[in-house]
Amino acid sequence: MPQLEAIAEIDFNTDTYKDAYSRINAIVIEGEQVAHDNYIKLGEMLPENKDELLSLSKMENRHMKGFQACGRNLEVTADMDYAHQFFSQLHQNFKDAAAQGKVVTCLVIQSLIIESFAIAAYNIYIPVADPFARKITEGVIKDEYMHLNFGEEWLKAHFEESKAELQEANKQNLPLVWKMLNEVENDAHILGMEKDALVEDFMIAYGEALNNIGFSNREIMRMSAHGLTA
Ligand code: Y39
Ligand code: FE
Ligand code: FE
Repeated sequence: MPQLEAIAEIDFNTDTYKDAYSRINAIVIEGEQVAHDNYIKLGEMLPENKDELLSLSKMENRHMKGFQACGRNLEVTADMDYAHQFFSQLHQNFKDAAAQGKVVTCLVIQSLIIESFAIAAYNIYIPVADPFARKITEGVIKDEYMHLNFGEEWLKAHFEESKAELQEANKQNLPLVWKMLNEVENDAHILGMEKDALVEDFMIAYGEALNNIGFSNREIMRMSAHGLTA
């Protein structure tokens, strides 16, 4: 019900909406580009999963094109410099981990953290999106659950030997997500997306993933708390 009211209130053609959209749309386009590159890198690091990872990278490329079309549809120019900056720390941490061959850290950053961020953002966006973007986003989000599932399954199958690195990667990178959510809060609000809802959906997706991988509730609570210090 509140979401229906929100739809009625949103005018996708105001300068305020378009200004916020120029940054959020850019973040999503940049995120999809980063995800595309990250899955190609992961395919090099995990030769036994190369075909599957390349197919995930192709999906990310399709997502990027879809969101570029959403910007064009609203006649908004995405602020790619802003978005590049927005993702730079998380992206750098992925590149540093890849350079050191730390595949567990790379999977945590891309397949758990970035995918959970995507799932939260797209779930919250769909009810308040313009009709064109809603259709695109509904198609995209199904893929994001598959991407999260890839990370879950791999880390579950290598749980004992990955556990310590996974916890360290969580500690280093979860605070960045909180920082990013704070940074995007005002623009997201203008698009009809509330930060509390984004945080809630992120923690549900991420916590469920950690549970499926094999962590106890106590461990999940402790790992989740690392974000809060940001
Ligand atoms: O795996 C993926 O496709 C991830 C790249 C996409 C992440 C998109 C992150 C969106 C954050 C937007 C914040 C809006 C409130
Ligand atoms: Fe994607
Ligand atoms: Fe994805």
